[in-house]
Parts: sequence; C-alpha cells; structure tokens
Amino acid sequence: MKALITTSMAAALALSVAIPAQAEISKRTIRIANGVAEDHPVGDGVEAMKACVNERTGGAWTINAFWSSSLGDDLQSAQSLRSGTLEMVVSSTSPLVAIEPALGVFDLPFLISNEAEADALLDGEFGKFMSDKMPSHNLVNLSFWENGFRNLSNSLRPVEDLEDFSGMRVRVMQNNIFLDTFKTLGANATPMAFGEVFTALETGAIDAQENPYVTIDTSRFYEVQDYVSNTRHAYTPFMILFSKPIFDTYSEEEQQILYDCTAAGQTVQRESGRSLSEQSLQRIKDAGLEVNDISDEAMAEIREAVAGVYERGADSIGADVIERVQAELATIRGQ
Ligand code: TK8
Repeated sequence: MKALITTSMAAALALSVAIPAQAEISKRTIRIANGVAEDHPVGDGVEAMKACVNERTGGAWTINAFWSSSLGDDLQSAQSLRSGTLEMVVSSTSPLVAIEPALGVFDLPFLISNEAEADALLDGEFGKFMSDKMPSHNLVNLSFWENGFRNLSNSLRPVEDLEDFSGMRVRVMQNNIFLDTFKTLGANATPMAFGEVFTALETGAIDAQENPYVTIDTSRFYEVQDYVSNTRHAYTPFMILFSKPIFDTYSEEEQQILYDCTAAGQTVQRESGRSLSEQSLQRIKDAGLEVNDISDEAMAEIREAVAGVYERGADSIGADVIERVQAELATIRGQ
C-alpha cells in the first residue's frame, strides 16, 4: 500500500515536472472586429499585437482581424462579445453608451485638450475606473488605444464660426452626448453607425460627419466631402474589448498575454496614429478639400455654446463620474 502511494506520487511529480511552461497555453483563434480600414493606424497596432502574441504563444494562437465593419459595427460587435460569440473588438467608446452610459464622459465637448492628457487620463486611475465598469457587462477592456481628436468635414461650406453649423445635416455616433452637442450648435444631427457614413455622404443623405484626419483619410471620406474644419471638439478613445465569457476560459497566463500584447499594440498604434495624422491631413488637402482653422474668438463662442452639455449629460453619465474626470484632469494639468 505504502509502495503504491509512493509510486503514484512519484508519477504525479514526474508528470508535473514534465509539463512545460507552455502547457498553460492552448491553441486558440481570436477574431477581432473593426470599423476602420486596414490601413488605419489600428492596423499597425494589430500587427504589433499579433507579433507579440506569436512570440509569447509560440505560434499557438491565430489572430484574424476583420476590417471596415465586415463583422458588424462597434455596438453589434460588443454585443457579440457579451454573448460569447466573438472574441474581440476595437471599438470607439461612444456607441457603447447603450451598454454603459458612463462611457459618455469621454464625449463631453472639449474635455481633453491634447494627447499627453489623453494618455495620462486613460492609462491612469481614471482609465482603470472606467475599465472596471465593463466586467459587469460581460466585457473586459484590455487597453485603451487612440481614435483621436475629431474634426468636422462637410460638403457645404467651411465651418468658421457657430453660425456655420446651422442646419447642417451632420452624422454623429449613436451617442446622446454627441447628439446634444451638435443639436446645441444648431446642426441637424443624425445618429448613424460608422459603416453607413460613406454612402450617406455620397448620396447626399447627410452633409457632414466628424472624425480624426486619419479616418477621413483611410475611410476615403475625402472623396465625398469638400471642406474640413479643425474643430477638435472631442477626443475619442478606442477600447480593446474582449469577451468576458471567453476570457474566463483562458488560463491566467493566457489572460496576461492578452493584456501585455494589447499594451504592446497600444504603443505602436498611438505612435503610428500621431505621425500619420499629418500625412492624412496632407492627403486630404491634395485631394482638393479646403481645410480651415477656427479663430480663437470663434472657438471661444463655440465652447461657450456647448458648455450646458456637461450638466445635461450628468443624468446619463453620472455627476460623480464627471467630477472625477475633471478632478483627474486638473491633477494631470498641475492645477
Ligand atoms: C469605427 C468607429 C469610428 C468612430 C465613428 O468602427 O463611429 O465615427 O470614430 O472610428 O469606431
């Protein structure tokens, strides 16, 4: 009897010794949904992430990215993650207010003023506070990447002051804060999924849309727009979301690989976006679009006009969340 126990214990020990470190990593296929085109900086981030995953898993994982809303728009994809039928999405936070209304905090007009502030906010305490809200919706936020500062494009006229927004049919993301902002500016705001924007601009169903230069460039909106105005009215983050039901089946080591490799992708994606932005602007100009800045005076008037969005947004976002972000930004700005 004693010998038997010893033998089986020895066998167990031999087995545990024989298991290589890699045993915690299973063969897996991860699909990533995306609304943007493959040549958007997100493409560079995904490539960096793939290289990292390949190295860490010894090639055990296959990552397939699907571009230009081919697996559905941001919100649909996030819903698929929640039900465990899709692994991953690179999604703007804005359309996800239908799932977590507090995410609307990022859409408050002129909240973030530059990229250094965005990075400090998203990679710091506040970003963690927002990410912590996601597991209750069956989602895991692995990292914040950059969509960026949004600028208005349209087919009617250069937008140089508040009056120029008047009556303009602007597509906004499916988001109450953006809707309020553009209505307050006097525009005729229509919520629409990203994948429908190009055709809506092309057919003239809408006059205008707003997105960072890299998106106006890579989604070829310049083909169906004539004016771009440097409004920088909001900064949108991308969340790198993973399906929690699927995440929960991963080993701890595998979960760590997801965090580490989306962080590696973040560095590359942000750098690529920031250097591409200038090139995109040049391509937009080369395509014959008229690009204009807005005077400080006109900008002050525009900011003043939308100031009430903060108070009205508190109902859905939560006054505590708005206070928290403002306190955090004050700290970041050294105020
Ligand atoms: C792409 C979107 C896009 C966003 C929008 O799926 O909807 O305008 O800016 O980048 O997330």
